[in-house]
Amino acid sequence: MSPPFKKILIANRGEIALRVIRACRELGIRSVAVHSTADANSLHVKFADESVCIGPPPSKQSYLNIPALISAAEITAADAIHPGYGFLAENAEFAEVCERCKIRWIGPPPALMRLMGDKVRARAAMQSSGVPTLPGTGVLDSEKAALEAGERIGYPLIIKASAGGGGRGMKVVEGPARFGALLATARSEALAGFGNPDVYVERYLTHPRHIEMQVLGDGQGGFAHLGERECSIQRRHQKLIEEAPSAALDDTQRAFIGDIALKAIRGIDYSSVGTLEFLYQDGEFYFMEMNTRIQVEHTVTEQVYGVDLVREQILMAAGEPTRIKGQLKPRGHAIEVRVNAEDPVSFAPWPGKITALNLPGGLGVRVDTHIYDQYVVPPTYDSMIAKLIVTADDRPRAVARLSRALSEFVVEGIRTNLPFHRRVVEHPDYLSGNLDTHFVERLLGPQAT
Ligand code: MV4
Repeated sequence: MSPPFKKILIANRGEIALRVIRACRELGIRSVAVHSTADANSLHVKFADESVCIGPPPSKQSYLNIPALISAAEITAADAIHPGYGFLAENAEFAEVCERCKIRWIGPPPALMRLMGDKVRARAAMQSSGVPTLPGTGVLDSEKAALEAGERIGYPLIIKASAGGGGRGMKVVEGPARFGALLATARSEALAGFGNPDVYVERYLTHPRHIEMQVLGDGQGGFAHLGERECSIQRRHQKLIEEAPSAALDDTQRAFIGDIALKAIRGIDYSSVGTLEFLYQDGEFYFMEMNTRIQVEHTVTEQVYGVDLVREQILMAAGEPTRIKGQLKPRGHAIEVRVNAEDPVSFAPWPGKITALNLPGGLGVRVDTHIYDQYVVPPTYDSMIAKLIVTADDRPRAVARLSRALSEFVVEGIRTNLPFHRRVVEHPDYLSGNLDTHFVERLLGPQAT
């Protein structure tokens, strides 16, 4: 089989750039790394077949600089761009510019990215496909309309930005008294944060789990889901630990949400890999938003389904029909912890030079990372420096393996959140799988929020 592309430019850095380079090498595709001046000594630069410096450290001038990225692709004659996650991964305009320049975008069509980027339209699209959502509204145009919605839906409610996502710019409304003021604040924050003041409301759930579905569509009528991930352990909308499958679901609930996921992606004719995020409370699922990218936590799905999701994503972008069809069964249990360069108590970023490093290994241990001994973690980017992924036959064994792997993980010279993870794996609620989105708050107290 001839390679689906000759050369892929990776518009990203860190572990995900390496992850894509590895998939390229196995497919016989040449890889081009781009990097800022701060990342000249980064592993993704060393492991790629070619590299191009695209600008100074600030992301706006490098990893978010569309003209610089397109120039790098043209200079190196790359025939496709992989955006990774973060940066421009969900930027429909970048996807459009790529296609206009005859560079294949490794992701869904820009129109689908725009649809899912608009949370009000995404909700409506899901509702028309029969996907459950929380009682809520469209874009609110007045305080009067908001108060009427409050009467109809009841309190508490949550105000969300239509152009937002990932939890930014949300406000909980306990009753009608402060609704007007909160609405005004939410609108101005949405305008400042996303360049769009539109907000909507939905019923607020007080103790949900975050459960998301990995999906894919090949653009040729092939659709599949690869089960759920439990992502409830997060702080300030940054996930810290993810696992697959979720301890909260039995086979009936798993089959139910699987059918919903397939309805959702058929309804919008989704193509590429993607994630449907749901809130899950009291036995019910509610669609929250869809992410049109490969996610950080895709690894746990790969471990239990034995599928290389980045490879699938690349092959589907090249026009190959997916071979993943029907009901794949998950095998065993996988857990990912995100290792961040930050103070384990205050969570303040902690860049600097790594002066000693031991990565865990052994059976069922995967570490996706760009760090190495003497590497300098730059202060400019996201603080995640590694993902530790463990896989075992069942959840108790996976937790034991995680605990063992954490005991082998040594990073000196900087502070990391490894002590936080070591605390979590001893917590009775973690061991029993009794999780919700307030787990970290309960563990650390109010300073966690
Ligand atoms: C909610 C919610 C409760 N009720 N929506 C946070 C991320 C963003 N996508 C939406 N989020 C939430 N939406 C309703 N109607 C609670 C959250 C939420 C949350 C969701 C998932 C994971 C962690 C979270 C932490 C706080 C709040």
